[in-house]
Amino acid sequence: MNKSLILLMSVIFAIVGCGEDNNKETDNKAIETNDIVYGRQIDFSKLKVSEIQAKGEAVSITCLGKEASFDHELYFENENRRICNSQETNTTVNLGIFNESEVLTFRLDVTNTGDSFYTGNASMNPDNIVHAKSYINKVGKIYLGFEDLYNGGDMDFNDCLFLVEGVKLADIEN
Ligand SMILES: [Ca+2]
Repeated sequence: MNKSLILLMSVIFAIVGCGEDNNKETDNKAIETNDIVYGRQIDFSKLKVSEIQAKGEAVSITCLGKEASFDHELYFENENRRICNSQETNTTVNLGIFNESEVLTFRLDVTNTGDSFYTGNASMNPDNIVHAKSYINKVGKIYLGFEDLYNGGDMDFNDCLFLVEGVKLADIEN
């Protein structure tokens, strides 16, 4: 290997290495400031189908971003109230206080296709397939992930992701 090739490889390695360090710093900062980074705290293999219920305290929902090519608008179906576009990362909307065990339903409008999908069991949706699953992490935070393709797509439920606070989950049948 000649000297110029070694020099070129060193330069490339330095540039790539630098890029990785920068990403790590950004990630760490995001964790410190927001405690939320898209997908980081989610074990997607443990997502469950749940009913989202009030527990008599203030309810809020935060948009954590999307990993899909489609755009989405999230609505609080009970009041037909717009929450956010799935790209509006870290937008938090306070929904108020609801009666203990009142079912809170969220609707995802997929703006590219015109489809709407709902939290809850499969019968909520036009294709009779579950489109939203939830996950509770180690410190009790509740996340909600959506699958945005009619007929279920790849069923990974990470097309867009939300943090829901002040609620409890009740397991339901698919
Ligand atoms: Ca998907």
